[in-house]
Amino acid sequence: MSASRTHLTVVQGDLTEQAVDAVVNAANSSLLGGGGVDGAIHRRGGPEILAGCRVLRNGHYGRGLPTGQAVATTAGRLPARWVIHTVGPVHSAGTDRGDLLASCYRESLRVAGELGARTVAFPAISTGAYGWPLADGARTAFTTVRAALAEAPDAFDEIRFVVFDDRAREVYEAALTENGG
Ligand code: AR6
Repeated sequence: MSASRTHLTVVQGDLTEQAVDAVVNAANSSLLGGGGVDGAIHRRGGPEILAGCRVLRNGHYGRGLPTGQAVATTAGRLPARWVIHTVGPVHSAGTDRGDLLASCYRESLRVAGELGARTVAFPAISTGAYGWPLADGARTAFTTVRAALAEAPDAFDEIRFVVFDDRAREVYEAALTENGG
């Protein structure tokens, strides 16, 4: 498996308080804000983040950011340098959209690597308003991130998975153990 020295960590807390190079936002295609993680990031980070998102909407992302892709802005007043916005899939009982969820993790790390971010904090993408089952989301997160690290073993010092409550922490810790610790 991966010879990466990157630390994978699970932290219970608020994503907006993480002192890392890049925090990943569970955004929506509009890039113009919402609830959950997205709302908290814009609230705590201040108007500079929205200004950055508007620039993106006025440029390359006129029709919004497609599901599974990722793009960066300033982190404004957050204790981070960049916010990497990604759009998770809405969970569907009838259609397997797991490839799109994996793409969010992969593309966010690709953007982080391009920026030179050494530490990256992820939320549990799609597991709130978008209804993705937490355990499956955690498995997708770890397998996808490990596969990306196998390709770029020296790119990052830490990938941090930030979960909000006790249950999410337990689910994430179990998934990390299953996935090689
Ligand atoms: N820090 C860490 N985790 C959090 C925080 C926080 N401050 N707030 C919520 N969570 P969600 P989604 C957890 O709904 O499912 C927005 O309106 C939460 O418990 O933020 O990808 C966007 O604009 C859950 O496990 O993101 C989109 O429209 C996880 O973060 C839509 O919601 C993700 O929950 C995206 O939905």
